[in-house]
Amino acid sequence: MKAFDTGNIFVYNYSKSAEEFQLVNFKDLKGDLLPGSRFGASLANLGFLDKDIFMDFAVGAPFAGANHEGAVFIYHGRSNLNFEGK
Ligand SMILES: [Ca+2]
Repeated sequence: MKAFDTGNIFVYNYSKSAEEFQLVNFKDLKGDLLPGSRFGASLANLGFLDKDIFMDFAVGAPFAGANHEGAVFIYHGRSNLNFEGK
């Protein structure tokens, strides 16, 4: 079966170099990769859950899981776009 509607988000790093707005590098996050999950259908800023200086966020996947029950993936922001997802 070919995967469809798995969903995907791209997180970019902001750089102030050269005194202009630049989006550099990115991290590709894909959730559980099950067909129809629709990972990234919603996003929410969670502030600083782990009290560091990197924003944390939640990604909704309304039909994730083997029975399409849906899921919310929580990512802790880290330096250099090394996210820790749960
Ligand atoms: Ca954080």
